[in-house]
Amino acid sequence: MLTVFSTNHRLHHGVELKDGAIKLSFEEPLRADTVLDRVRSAGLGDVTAEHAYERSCYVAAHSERYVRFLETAWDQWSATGRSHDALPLVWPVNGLPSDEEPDHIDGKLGFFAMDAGAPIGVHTWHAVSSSANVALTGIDAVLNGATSAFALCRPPGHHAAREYAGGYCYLNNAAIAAERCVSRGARRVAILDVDFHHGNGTQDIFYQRADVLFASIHGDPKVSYPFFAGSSDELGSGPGYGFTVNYPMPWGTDWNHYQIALDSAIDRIARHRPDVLIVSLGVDTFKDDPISHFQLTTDDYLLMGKRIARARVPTLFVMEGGYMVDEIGLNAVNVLLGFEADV
Ligand code: Q9C
Ligand code: ZN
Repeated sequence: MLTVFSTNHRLHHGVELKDGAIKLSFEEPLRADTVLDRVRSAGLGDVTAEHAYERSCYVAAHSERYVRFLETAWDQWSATGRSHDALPLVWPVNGLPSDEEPDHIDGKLGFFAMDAGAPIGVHTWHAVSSSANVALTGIDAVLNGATSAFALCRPPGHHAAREYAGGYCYLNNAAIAAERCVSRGARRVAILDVDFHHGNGTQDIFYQRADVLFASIHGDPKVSYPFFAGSSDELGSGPGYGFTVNYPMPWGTDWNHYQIALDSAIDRIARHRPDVLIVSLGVDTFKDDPISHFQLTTDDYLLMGKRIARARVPTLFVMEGGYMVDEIGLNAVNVLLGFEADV
């Protein structure tokens, strides 16, 4: 299986609120480098750099004004004399009267974010756009005939919606890849999101669409981030009704319970008869993940890959979360090895 990787991910390491204090983020550069090391030591296949893409590829999944914001936020922030990461401090929650984009950067930061989990530093856009290009390079390999590919994206993408960042995510790499499939002639695409956290951003982007099915298995939002999306009664709207499927699972979910949801999600995907499957591959479902609450083991990820392979659809794996860095390489690459064992 081909892996696509960009060294530009190292240009970004932000901060996050942890138990009420600002700390360096769990979403750290060592994550992607550790996965790459395991790709190599496992002999998964060739590793290639990302290609360049037009910004119109990003605007296929996001609004023009949101992409403009991401491109220019650091310059506007630093022009006001600040040199640390840009973070929002006020959000247009339900009930406030205005829904217009503010002129000042301090307003824009909240307008285009769901939380304070996507800080913007001097090189963040470079890392973010490179991560999207990694996904685009991977999906082009699949659309050109590869059975599968691995987009080793960092930063991750699945919390980023059409018009907002959040949860370590800026551009939605999986959604951008799905839109690339549609623009290159795919009639139906499926996205399977196995990250511990609900992929609220991907769901948002395709909520009204019948051509792109979104299925997600995640910690129940009653008790887990992102809290405000991911319940089983979110099914899509308009023509997209029935093309969003959510499997919220309790804390402590292990493989015995997880595989029931996975079988159901893959059955639904098979009925969609997709031309391409995109897997949002977070391994924060691991039992020792520092911010998550499932109980999957390193061996379980082999079974996950085998199960996904039985859908018999050309598949792009897109790296999302996973914060137990010691085992992130073993766990992520086990999904890919399991997939290949069964193809
Ligand atoms: N104390 C992804 O996995 N913070 N994003 C959760 C932890 C946000 C996770 C609170 C987690 C975002 C791509
Ligand atoms: Zn996650």
